[in-house]
Amino acid sequence: MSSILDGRPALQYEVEQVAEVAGYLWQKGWAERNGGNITVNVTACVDDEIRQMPAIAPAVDMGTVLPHLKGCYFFCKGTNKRMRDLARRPMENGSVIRITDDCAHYEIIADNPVKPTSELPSHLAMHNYLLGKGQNCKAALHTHPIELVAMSHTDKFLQKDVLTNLLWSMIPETKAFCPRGLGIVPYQLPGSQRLAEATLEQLDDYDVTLWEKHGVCAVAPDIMEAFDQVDVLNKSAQIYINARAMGFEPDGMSAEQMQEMTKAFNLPK
Ligand code: 2HA
Ligand code: ZN
Repeated sequence: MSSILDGRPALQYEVEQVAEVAGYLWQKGWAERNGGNITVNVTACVDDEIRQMPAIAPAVDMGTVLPHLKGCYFFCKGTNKRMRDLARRPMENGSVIRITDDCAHYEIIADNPVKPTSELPSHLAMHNYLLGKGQNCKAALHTHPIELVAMSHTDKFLQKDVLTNLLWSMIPETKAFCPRGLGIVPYQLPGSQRLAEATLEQLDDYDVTLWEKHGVCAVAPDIMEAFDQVDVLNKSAQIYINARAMGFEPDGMSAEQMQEMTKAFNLPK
């Protein structure tokens, strides 16, 4: 079967990166059944031939206008599709969509009419917001990392920056590789516009946001970096939980040690 990827190494590379990350999410136990979503802005990989491609299903109303996405193309995991299947057969479990010129609809152009991810409202709203700010964040990832979700089940970790400071203090590299920390969104219905809006509010201050009792959402220049940020934060959560399981509250790095790190790595305060 011919594919939109045929003869397009740049697009193929992006799709292969998505497939690689999808495999990691499954291996980590963060992607049960159809859990999690990935969208990547692939507009830069699109040639004239793709631009001429007709839609293979009727355009879908996005329920909102996203002006910065005019004519953009995204590769998205399909709704109800499994990450572990996306890993092995990305084009059968994902689709390439185009945002129409009215910025209010999307249409699927390849390779089969797989309806995109149920978290498309939050993903596209984030892409729109970031493009509007001129930020080069092409990838958005939503996943269910076990330890971070477990920690979101208590009010004390949902207060602003409590978890950020705790996770940074578990291992020096966490702040270095996730210097903006972890935003918090109180529980909202999965896939809802309210969840999308609450997530947007976090983007000025954070690249990764924890959705209470649900999962995380990360944005980054590419999908591998989005995965790395969540991986680094979840590793810190695992260290905290392991210490608690050994029967003690971990000390965490001291304020002086954090300060020394922040200075040495030239990190924001
Ligand atoms: O796509 O994880 O939040 C499945 C989800 C929705
Ligand atoms: Zn989810």
